[in-house]
Amino acid sequence: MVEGVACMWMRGGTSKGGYFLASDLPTGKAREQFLLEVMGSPDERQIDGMGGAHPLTSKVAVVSKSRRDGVDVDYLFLQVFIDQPIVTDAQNCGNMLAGVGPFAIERGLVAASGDVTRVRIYMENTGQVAIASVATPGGKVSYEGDARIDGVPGTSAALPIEFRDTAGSSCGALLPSGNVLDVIDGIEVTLIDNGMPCVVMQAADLGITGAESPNELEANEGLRARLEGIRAKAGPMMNLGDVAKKSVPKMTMVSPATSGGAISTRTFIPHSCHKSIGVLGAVSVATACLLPGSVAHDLAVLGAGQVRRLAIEHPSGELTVVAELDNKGGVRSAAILRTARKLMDGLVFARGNG
Ligand code: NQM
Repeated sequence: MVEGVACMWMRGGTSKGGYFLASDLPTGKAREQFLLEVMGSPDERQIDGMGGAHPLTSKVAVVSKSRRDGVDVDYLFLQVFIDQPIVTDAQNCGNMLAGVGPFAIERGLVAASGDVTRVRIYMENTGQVAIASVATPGGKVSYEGDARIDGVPGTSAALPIEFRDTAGSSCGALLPSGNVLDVIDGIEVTLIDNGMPCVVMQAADLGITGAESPNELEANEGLRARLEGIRAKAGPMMNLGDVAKKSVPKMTMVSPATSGGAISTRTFIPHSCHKSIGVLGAVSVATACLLPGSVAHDLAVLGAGQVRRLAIEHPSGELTVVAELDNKGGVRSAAILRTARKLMDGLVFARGNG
C-alpha cells in the first residue's frame, strides 16, 4: 500500500483511535498487518505509529453502510495490541462506538436530519444494535456542547447511546456459567456478559480496598498474577475458550461507592488497569449490581423503580448507566451518555510506504 489510506482520528468517549471506511482498507491478513503498522505495533512505545502506547489509544473502528433492515451502518471494532502482533475483533468497544455516528455522517453514509440525527449501528463484534443520537444543527455534525464525561477534560456535544439485547453478547448468555456466583481460586466471582464479558469480584477478597489508583494496582505484581490466574479459568467457563491472547474477559473489582454513586470499580482490561471503565463494561457491572446473589448486589446502592440510574464509580469519576428493568427485574435496555471529537482527518501511512 504505497498510497496513504483515508482515516479520521477521533476521541470516542474515553478512548481514541482510527476510524476507517471498510472499503478503504485491505482485507484479511493484509488488513491486520496494515493496522499493526499504522499503530506502530508491536512496540511498547508504538513510536513508529499513531498508537498512544495504551490499550485505550490503540483502537480502530471499521465502518460501512449497512444492508441490514432498520440499520444505518455496520461497525467493526478492532483492538490493536501494543507489545504483541495481535489485532483482535474478540471484543466490542462502547467508547469507540461514540465516534461511529459522527464519522458515518461526516463520510456521507448517513444523512443528517434535524438538530439530532439518530444513527442505528450494527455492532459486528457482538451482532447487536445500538442507537446513537448525534448533534447535527444546520445539517452538520457538531462536536461543541456542554456535556461532560468523567475521564475527558472540558465539554462537548452530548451523544447519548442506547443499547438493547446486549445480554450474552460474546458469551451466549448473560450468566454464561449458569450461575450468579462461582468460586475460582477461592475467590467469589460473578461471570457476566451484558455487552462485555466481565469477571466481577469484591476488591476486599483480593486484599485491596478498591480505592487504589490504576498505577498502584498495576504495580501490584501479586494482584496481577492472581487476576490472570482467575481470568484463565474464567475464559472456558464463559464460553470464551483459551483467553491467554484475548482482551476479554475484563476483570472488575467492586467496592462500596465513595462519592454517592451505586458502586466503585477498578477494572483490568485485562492487563492494564482502566483509568475509568469501558462503556459496555459499565453496563455489565450495573447489571451485576441489579442481580440478587451476585458479588456486587449487596455492596451496591440500587435505588428503586422501573428505571434505575446507576452511577458506576471508577478511578476518574463515574459513568452513569440508565437501566430500564423488565418485569422480572432484569435489564431490558441500557443507555449511557458519551461525547466524541474529530481530531484529524487525512491519510495514514503504513511503515515503509508513502
Ligand atoms: O466496555 C475498554 C473502553 C473499553 C471498552 C476495554 C469499552 C466498553 O474504555 O464498551 O468501551 O474494556 O477494553 O473503551
